[in-house]
Amino acid sequence: MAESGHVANGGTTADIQGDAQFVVVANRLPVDKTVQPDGTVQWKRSPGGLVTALEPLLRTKTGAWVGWSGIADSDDNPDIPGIEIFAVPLSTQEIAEYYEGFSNATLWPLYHDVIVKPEYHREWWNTYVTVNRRFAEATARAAGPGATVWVQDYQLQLVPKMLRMLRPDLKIGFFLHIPFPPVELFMQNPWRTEIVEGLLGADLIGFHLPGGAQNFLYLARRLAGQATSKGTVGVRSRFGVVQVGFRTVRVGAFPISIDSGELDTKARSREIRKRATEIRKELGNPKTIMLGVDRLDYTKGIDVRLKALSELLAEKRVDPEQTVMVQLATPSRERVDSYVKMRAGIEQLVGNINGTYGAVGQPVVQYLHRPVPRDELIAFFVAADVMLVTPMRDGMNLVAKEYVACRSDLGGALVLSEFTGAAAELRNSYLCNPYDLDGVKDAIQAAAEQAPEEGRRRMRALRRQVLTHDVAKWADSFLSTLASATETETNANRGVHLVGDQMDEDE
Ligand code: GDG
Repeated sequence: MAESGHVANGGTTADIQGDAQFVVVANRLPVDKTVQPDGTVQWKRSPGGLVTALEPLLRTKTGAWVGWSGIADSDDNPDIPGIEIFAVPLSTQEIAEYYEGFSNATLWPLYHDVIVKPEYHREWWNTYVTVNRRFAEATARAAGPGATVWVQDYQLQLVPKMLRMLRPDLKIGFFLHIPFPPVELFMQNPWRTEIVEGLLGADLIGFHLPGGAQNFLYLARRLAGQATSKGTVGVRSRFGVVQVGFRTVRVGAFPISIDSGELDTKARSREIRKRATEIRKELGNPKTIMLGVDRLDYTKGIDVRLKALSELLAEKRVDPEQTVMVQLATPSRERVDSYVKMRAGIEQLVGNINGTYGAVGQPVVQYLHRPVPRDELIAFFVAADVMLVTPMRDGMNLVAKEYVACRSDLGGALVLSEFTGAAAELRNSYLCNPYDLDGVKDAIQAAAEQAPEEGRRRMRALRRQVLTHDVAKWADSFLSTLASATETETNANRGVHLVGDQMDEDE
């Protein structure tokens, strides 16, 4: 710990308790609490890509992580070797209003093309503001003088501005993991101006795709420059740059990825390959195994692929005796109404297909509603002939990249929705529009019936992209742009790459 210090800020001061030079701020801490049968508590590192990518940096640069432990009404501050943890407590009511409410029943559907209707409630918004302020205050305590802070995702869009008010000495980056919506949709939000201004507190704002960055730039000009009840903020936006008074905010596209090297190595291991063969056998050694892996979320288009399969079976374009579809669906947001309804719809579709086309002991669709261990998931990727990724809208979709990283044998085929961020890079997949059911059916059939040489050609091109653009490269690209943005402030108007420079070229 550093000695406590103060940073002057227009008459107010912020207490600095930490000496961290690099701080990650995310809704969740990178740990999960487990209680052993004998009652002892353990904190297990959660395996996400973000932690993997940032861990080396967190360890070398005196790193800290600010986030919620995942437990309601708890003061737990878990210990993780090498990373200082600043837990932000949330009450049961705050979880209902800030997390399940404003984050997941207002912002999530609004940012995903209003697939379900966003709900706007003033109490939810008020709690979102309160909780964002708590995160900003915890970060202001954690960060040492002049530190770099990286704020993650839609739950914390107000943190950059709040933090800048408390700690003008910090370099602040923000990354949005979900799509940033078209202007016409964003304008529904009663608190649109506050959100845009909240984000503009950052020095660098990153999106997966150039389109999201463009949407934001347009909005920044339209909203943040307007006279508001709090006075006028002069905002000029250029390609990749927003000028907010004397400050320059950069806006760019940074497509996230996975730890592709690690996955590639794991998928080649003898144990995983053995398990993949067993899985095929357990499924009755069918000719074609189709696979879906998703959080159970209405954005993921699980219903679309089930409807497509059902019609393909009805038209006898897919043989129920030679085909198994495995759908692994991780439970998600089970207390949000729209998720409860969606789950019932999907389970009805599964029942319908199995009732109509399955035989006793031989269902066509094998559906699990529970999380699967990581190694088992990798074995499924290795075993599957056709990977079905059909979201109505998805910021990136890591599953698509994971499947590709697991196929060093050049086997398998990827069916991929055009409305995922991944589609911008994975051009050699079987691309489809999830709103065009005939198109989805054609893509699935083409993938299932591809000639082996054609499959290898496509998979080789996909792998080249995924293996050369991993999550470490993503983090490095964002953080070096952030460092250069603040170092060359006067010179910053050149802008950042809005046109993705990391896109796949066809063979
Ligand atoms: C958001 C954005 C963006 C899934 N089921 C199991 C399991 N998973 C793992 C997958 C993958 C991750 O969860 C899901 O990542 P996605 O990218 O597919 O989707 P979101 O959760 O919606 O993520 C998305 C992402 O943020 C990153 O920016 O790509 O667009 O929506 O890694 O493998 N892992 C295990 N068992 C499961 O049952 N172990």
